Amino acid sequence: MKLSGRLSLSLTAIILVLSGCKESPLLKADEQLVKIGHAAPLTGTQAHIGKDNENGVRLAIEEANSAGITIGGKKIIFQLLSEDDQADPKNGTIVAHKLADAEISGMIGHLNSGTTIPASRVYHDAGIPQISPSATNPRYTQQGFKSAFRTMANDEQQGRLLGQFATKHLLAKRIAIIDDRTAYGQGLADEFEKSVKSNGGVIVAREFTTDKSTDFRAILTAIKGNQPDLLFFGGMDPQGGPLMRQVRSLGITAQFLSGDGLYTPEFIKLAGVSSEGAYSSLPGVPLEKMPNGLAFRDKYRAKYNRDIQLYAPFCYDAVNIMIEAMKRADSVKPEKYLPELVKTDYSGVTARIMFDERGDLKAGTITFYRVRNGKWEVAETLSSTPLQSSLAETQPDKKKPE
Ligand code: ABU
Repeated sequence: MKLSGRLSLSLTAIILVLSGCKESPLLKADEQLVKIGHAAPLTGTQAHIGKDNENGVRLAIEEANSAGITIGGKKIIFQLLSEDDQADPKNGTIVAHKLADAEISGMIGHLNSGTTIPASRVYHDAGIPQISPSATNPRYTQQGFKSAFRTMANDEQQGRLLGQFATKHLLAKRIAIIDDRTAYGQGLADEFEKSVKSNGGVIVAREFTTDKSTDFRAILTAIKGNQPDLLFFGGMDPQGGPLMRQVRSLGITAQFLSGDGLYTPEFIKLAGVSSEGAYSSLPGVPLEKMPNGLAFRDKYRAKYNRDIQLYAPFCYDAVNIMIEAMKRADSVKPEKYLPELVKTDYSGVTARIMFDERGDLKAGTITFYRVRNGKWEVAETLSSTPLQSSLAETQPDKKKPE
């Protein structure tokens, strides 16, 4: 059977994305292959979140291929090169070199701040634009790399509002903090602590664990003696779930609050009934209030036969922002489309997205969720001030020539 040119393009593109093919396919004279990198933990305890990120990226790439985009006079076939960084900073850098060597035109990722930050130097040095959909540590965009962007508010903003939420909404006064010593967990806990103190709260304990631990009873026993009325955790759900269980089994009745790393169905599964009443934050408005949130949820469910885990909408937007910049530049060359990426004003699934001079979102919102009857539900949505806050005056303008 003879296939039409359009159908033929779509099939080639879909086969490439589905197979994760890393070889250059046979292209027609009027076609061009454009490799898009992605990295996240695809194995290990955070694989459920990493796969969700990958799914969001793949959905956007497949849609772009089906649309048959022409850039610079060529039909573009986007190819997804997705790598497992295992949420490990060293592996993150190894993967970044591998993707740079494969000559990706743009990078979506990494998932974790601990991998995103060291990997960003590799992409910067190779001249590859990078958009992280989920890394929230402020340092990522404070390094002066004009190639670094993110589609989610950072932890300067999230930590500040978490501190306000703990003290003003939950009326906590005696607050204990545990973090997992990752760039994300510790960074968010530091911002939270600052905000609690500036809002009149008292930190009665500050303990730490690791992102591999599952037994927290020693530090929880120490914390119990300090009689906190709120316990904050900076970390991800593989630790947060067991931690929450152990909090309640040790008879600690303090309110429990965390950041975006716990806003997953997996946290509720891991913590079981102990998760009831737990709070977490997530940058952005609730999915049902996102401009195209429900449509995206339905597409995602139809394609993957599962619900969004966490960051997939932010990944989907990141790919589309990159492709839109290429279209405006009429070029897939990083040096040509990077100036267009800087000028992004894109109405995506998650929000209207514009970047500040560092590559952070210009302004954002943080939503707080609470577990009730085994499900996350919206507790409160707080608007944040623009991200160019206190640090803007002390940091170099990253978009100026280096
Ligand atoms: N934003 C929390 C999860 C990713 C990170 O490490 O930043």
